[in-house]
Amino acid sequence: MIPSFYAHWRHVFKLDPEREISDEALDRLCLSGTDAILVGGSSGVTFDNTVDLLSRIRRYEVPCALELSDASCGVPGFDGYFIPSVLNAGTAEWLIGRHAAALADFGHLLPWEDVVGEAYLVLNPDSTVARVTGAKADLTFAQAVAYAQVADRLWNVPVLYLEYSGTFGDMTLVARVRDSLRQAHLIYGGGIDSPARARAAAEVANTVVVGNVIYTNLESALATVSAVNDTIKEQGHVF
Ligand code: 1GP
Repeated sequence: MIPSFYAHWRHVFKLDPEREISDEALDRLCLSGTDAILVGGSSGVTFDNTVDLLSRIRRYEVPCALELSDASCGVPGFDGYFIPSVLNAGTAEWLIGRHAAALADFGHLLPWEDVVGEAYLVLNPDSTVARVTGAKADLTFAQAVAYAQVADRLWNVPVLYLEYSGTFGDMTLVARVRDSLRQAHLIYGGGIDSPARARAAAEVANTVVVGNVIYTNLESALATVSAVNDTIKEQGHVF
């Protein structure tokens, strides 16, 4: 059975193991009412800094998952693992090549009952993830929908992540992609730095991810939690 530890998550804070976060800030994030903490980053993630961050988050009850993009950072003890494949990567390396190489070495060690494949569609050409993966991120609506359908319908990938990291995305495109999905859980991330943006994203995605603003304006980051919860109540529906 495909794991579904993330199925009820509506709001998630994403913490980058490479970036400093004080105990006080971490305390407020973990007790904020967010549904989960997601650990991951596009560069500078190591086994050691991932262990450090996990052990600090584990003082709290909040669920914690790892976005595992490098086999050498496969720290045990998370509640779940997302393994991203970049649909629009410039080379097959980031779509499937690294994954196959990693599984050849470590496949027998993975806690498969807690592992899900995550199809990433990178939509901000200026983001680190676009640069690292050589993603062709400047997509038309039709192209974005087509990529999403490859993941959702042809491959049955359980999670589709629309990644605008560093900039707030086009919510019309996100809604268009959502409407084209048959089964995938839709995660949106990128540029959420206010309650208004959090609300707009929560209206069109199953889960919204708040990242960078944690490090630049903690109060604004914390305010996104109730914004997402209120939106879900107002919508009066469960995806
Ligand atoms: C990054 O999608 C997340 O992987 C969140 O994006 O850092 O822009 O909030 P921001």
